[in-house]
Amino acid sequence: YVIKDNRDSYLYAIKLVSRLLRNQGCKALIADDSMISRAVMRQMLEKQLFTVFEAQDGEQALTMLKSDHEIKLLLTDYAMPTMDGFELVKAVRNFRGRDDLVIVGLSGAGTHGLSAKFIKYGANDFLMKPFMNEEFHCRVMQTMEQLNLIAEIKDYAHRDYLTGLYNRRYFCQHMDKSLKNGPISSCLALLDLDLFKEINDKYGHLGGDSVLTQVAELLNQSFGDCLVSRVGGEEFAVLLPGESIDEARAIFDNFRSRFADNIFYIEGEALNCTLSIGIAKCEYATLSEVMRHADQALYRAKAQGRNCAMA
Ligand code: GH3
Ligand code: MG
Ligand code: MG
Ligand code: MG
Repeated sequence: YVIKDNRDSYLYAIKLVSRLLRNQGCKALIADDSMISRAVMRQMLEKQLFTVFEAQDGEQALTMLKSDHEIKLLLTDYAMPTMDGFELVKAVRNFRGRDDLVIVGLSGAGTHGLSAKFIKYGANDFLMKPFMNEEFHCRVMQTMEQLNLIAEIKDYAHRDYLTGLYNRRYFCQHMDKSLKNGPISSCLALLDLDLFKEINDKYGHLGGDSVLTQVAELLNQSFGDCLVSRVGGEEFAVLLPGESIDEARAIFDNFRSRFADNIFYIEGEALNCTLSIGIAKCEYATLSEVMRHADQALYRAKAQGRNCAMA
């Protein structure tokens, strides 16, 4: 890349490098029947740090896209034997959304309307062959940026700002989707901090916030492989795989006991905190029913004097 010797160019170069680095490890697929076209594009994509795969026609590309969901960028020619670019884009969009895969259509046919048709079928952009290297670079980078922005926005929508855990919205969406096909062999635990208001009263709201982030760290350390969410102010949910409620209760009671021994710090001052846990099997038809059972168990744990796990 040509960089002129001035400050703006340096700033542009820095931005470019950071964007290029986001492509690292990202898989791109070229669907084109021309070996020369494929070679040209491969070289450019490799310069942009993509891991590149090639298909000679639409059908081969479709098979590869079905088996490899890590392919994030598809460059497809229009005229190809067995399945052309339009058919490929249309078929791919049935199972790969715009939040998951970006597509740039290409054609050397030079007829107007090709670009519009590509975009109507679900491509993000279009390039006329032969293209200038610079235009290829810009269009690919801009298209990838769309994908990265969607991922960033999704992450903002799915995570809790204070703790970084999944939020209630993501938790409910995930659970609804999982329960749609019937009961799942997991147990749901609701964990509620005991007398948290007292911590807020004593240390202030910011102190309370700091405890909440430390709680999130503890949950991640112990249940990193599970779905861990912050479903309320000082209420968390953990989805533990396995349908034995006795096992789940033993696991959560062990966590509860280690939690009670943990020392939390607010501006250097040490304190303890306990939590109560309610557990239910995910054997009900809806999330609200599962939640109701877990919540009833939690209520019993609170009534029992707190700092315990009930199923
Ligand atoms: P219990 O043992 O019965 O659960 O007592 P509790 O004080 O924890 O119960 P309650 O549900 O009445 O109070 C929860 C408190 O959590 C009240 C609220 O001020 C505090 N809280 C909720 N969200 C946040 C937050 O984001 N930050 C802080 N610092 N406090 C929060
Ligand atoms: Mg062709
Ligand atoms: Mg509560
Ligand atoms: Mg509480």
